[in-house]
Amino acid sequence: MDLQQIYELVVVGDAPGVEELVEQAVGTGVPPLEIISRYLIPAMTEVGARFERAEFFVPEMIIASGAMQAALTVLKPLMAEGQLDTAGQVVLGTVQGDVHDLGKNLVSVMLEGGGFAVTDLGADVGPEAFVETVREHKADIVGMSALMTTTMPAMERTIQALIEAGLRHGVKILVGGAPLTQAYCDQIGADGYAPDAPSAVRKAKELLGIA
Ligand code: B12
Repeated sequence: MDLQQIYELVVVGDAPGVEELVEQAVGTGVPPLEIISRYLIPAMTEVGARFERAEFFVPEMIIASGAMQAALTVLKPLMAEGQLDTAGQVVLGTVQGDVHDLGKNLVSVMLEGGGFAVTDLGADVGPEAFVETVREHKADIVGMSALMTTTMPAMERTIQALIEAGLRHGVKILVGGAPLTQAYCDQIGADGYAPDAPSAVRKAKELLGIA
């Protein structure tokens, strides 16, 4: 089978087609991680690029996202399989005011594949919700995603809320999202930045000293 078709069908947003191809691919032994890294992430990057060139508009993006989610629905249970020991507890969310969750969802799936237990709070997550969940799950890592320059400051507010709640010392803070940089990570006092989902897993392990 032509795996490149997975990429093509995500870009044009053919969810049933993507689901079928991904099922076939895993059936023939293609590793889920390879499907995500080689086809799904590049496809969503291309969708983002077309949007920026005004070749795609919001409806096309939403349809493409649906196709990527369909692929993740097939892959997610396979990635968590056989992971008895957890590398650590991660609380993950897109920060307040920001609804972009596609990249965060990829990070979530990859972290689970890497042996982490992930509590995904979804998108538009306020500082209080992060704080409460970190306390409740005794999280090792808080992962925050922001896709807009206007929502990046919500990361700093969340870190401040963790400090005020006395939880900062017990948790590592990992940040990511297209507008983020290592410099911004350092500026707000986070512990780690990763530019994509595969490196997010490496960074998470590094932060916990299990790299
Ligand atoms: C898809 C998309 C949408 C979709 C979101 C669907 C969804 N469910 O997520 C919809 C249509 C809903 C949308 C809405 C809006 N969007 Co929009 N959107 C995008 C777009 C095209 C792609 C984002 C994406 O999904 N990329 C693909 C994923 C796979 O990549 P990623 O998110 O970067 O994630 C990767 C890494 O960053 C990293 N990562 C991500 N999170 C994390 C977290 C951690 C902890 C780590 C370690 C790593 C990590 O790993 C991921 C996988 O490799 C971007 C443009 C762009 N090129 O980024 C604009 C963009 C982000 N949107 C933008 C805007 C302005 C909006 C809107 C305000 C309306 C509008 N004018 O379009 C609303 C925002 C509403 C809100 N309050 O949030 C702007 C933001 C500008 C800014 N201020 O910075 C952008 C940059 C487009 C632009 N150039 O104008 N959008």
